[in-house]
Amino acid sequence: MHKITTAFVVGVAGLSLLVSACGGDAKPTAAKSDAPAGGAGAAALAMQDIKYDKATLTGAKGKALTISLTNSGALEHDFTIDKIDAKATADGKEAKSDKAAVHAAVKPKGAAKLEITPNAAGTFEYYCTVAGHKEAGMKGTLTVN
Ligand SMILES: [Cu+2]
Repeated sequence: MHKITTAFVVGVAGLSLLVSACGGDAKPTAAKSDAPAGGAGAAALAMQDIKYDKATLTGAKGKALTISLTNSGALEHDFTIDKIDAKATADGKEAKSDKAAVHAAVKPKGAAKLEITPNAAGTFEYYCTVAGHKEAGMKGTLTVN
């Protein structure tokens, strides 16, 4: 009797593990072909569960870089740079937080037009602040020339 109970408990636990393992699964959607070819000052960045479609972005000092953010995932994602001397707006509103110089959040299936005007050259890490996302690889490097 005890053996049967144990087998049942293990079986149920195993089943719930299988179910939760599938929970975060999402199909990547194609969003790479709409990046402007050689269009300095503009870029498209697709947010997915759980990654960006690009690990590098390039801008120029003193020049506005417009990034079309699209979130094709089921989770909210954001685009954050902790430290950069820049003016940043998302859909025309100031895009920063208490902790970060650039911060723009995009809801699932949403989009935002992020505009960053860097005042200095350098390399800057961008990442998603949602818990666990940066660790999962949701990050990249913005190079300002
Ligand atoms: Cu994220």
